[in-house]
Amino acid sequence: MNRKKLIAGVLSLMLAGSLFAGCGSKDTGSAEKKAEGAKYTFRLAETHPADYPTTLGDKKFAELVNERTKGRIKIEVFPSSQLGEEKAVIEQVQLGAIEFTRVSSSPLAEFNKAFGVFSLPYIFDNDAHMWKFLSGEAGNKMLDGLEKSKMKGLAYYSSGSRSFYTKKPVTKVEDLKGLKIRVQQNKINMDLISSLGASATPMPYGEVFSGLQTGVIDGAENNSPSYLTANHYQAVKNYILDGHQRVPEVLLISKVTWDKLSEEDRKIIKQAAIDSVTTQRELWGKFEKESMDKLKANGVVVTEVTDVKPWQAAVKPVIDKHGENYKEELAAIEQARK
Ligand code: BDP
Repeated sequence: MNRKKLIAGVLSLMLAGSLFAGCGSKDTGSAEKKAEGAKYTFRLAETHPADYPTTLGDKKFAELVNERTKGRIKIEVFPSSQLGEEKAVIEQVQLGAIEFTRVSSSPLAEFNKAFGVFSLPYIFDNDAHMWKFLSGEAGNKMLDGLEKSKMKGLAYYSSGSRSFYTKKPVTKVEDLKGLKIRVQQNKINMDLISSLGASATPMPYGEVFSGLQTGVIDGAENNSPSYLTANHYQAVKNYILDGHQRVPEVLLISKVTWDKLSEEDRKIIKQAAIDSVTTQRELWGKFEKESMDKLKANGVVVTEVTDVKPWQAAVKPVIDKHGENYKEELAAIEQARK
C-alpha cells in the first residue's frame, strides 16, 4: 500500500514536472527569442526621494520591464534630482541623453502646451473626476501628443491637490496679498499667483527650501507629501487647504529612445507603465494621509477651507485668459464630470 502510494506520488510529481516543463519550454523558447533582442540599460530621472510613493511607482515600472524582458532591459531609477531639476531633465530627455523621466505636468507645459490645462485652477472636482479624464480618450491623446515635443507619454501618476503654505498665517484669500510665492515654472502659474494679489517667483523645486529659509520667498504651494519630504514644513508652518490645482505626474520616454525600440519592446514598456499606476496610486493614497498626520505632529497649523467659492472667484481671470487655448481639453474635463 505504502509502496503504491509512493509510486502514485512519484508519478504525479513526474506528471506535474512534465507539465511545468511544457510551460517552461514554451517560456524558454520565447526567452531565447527575447535574448536575441537588443540589451539596454536606461536611466529614469526622478525628483523625489527613493521612498516617495511616486519613486516607488517608477521602480515598479522598472521592475516589470525587467521581468517581462527577462532582464534584457534594465531601467535604473535615479531619485532626489540626481540627474537634475525637472526642466533641465526634460531637455535631456528630448535629446535622448536621459531615456526616461517622471515629471510634473507643470514644467512639461513649457514644452507641450496641452499640459498647461492642469495648471488651470479648480478644473477638477476631485481625484475621481481627474482620473476619469486622464484614463479617457482625451487624457491618452495628450500623452500621445508629446511625440511632437520629442517625447512619448507612457502613463499618469497621482499627485493629489496643491495648496499654499506660508510663513505668516493665511486664513482667507486676501491674506495672500503682497506675499512672494514660489511657483512651478510655467506662465499660467504666474498668472494664478498674480490673480491672488501675490507676486510669483518661479524656481526649480530643489531651490524652494533655501528660498523659504532665507526669506527670498514667503511661501510656496504643493501637496502634503512634497511639503513634508522636501522639508519645506521646517521653514514655514502654515498650510491652508485651498486645493487650487490637481497637477498629475507624467511618466515618459524620450522619442529618440522610443524610435530605437522594437515593436515588442514598446508594447512591454507601455504596458508596464500602465500596470505600475495601480502601485503608485495605492501608495500615494496612504502616504498623502500619513504626510498630513506627520505635518500636524510637527507643528504645522492646518487650515481647512470650508467655502472654496471666494478662491474660485479670485482666480477666475486665469480661466478667462487661458481657457480659450484649452477648449478641447476643458470640454473633455466637463464631459468627465458627468
Ligand atoms: C511635486 C511634483 C514634482 C514637482 C514639485 C514642484 O511631484 O514633480 O517638481 O511638485 O513643485 O508635487 O516643483
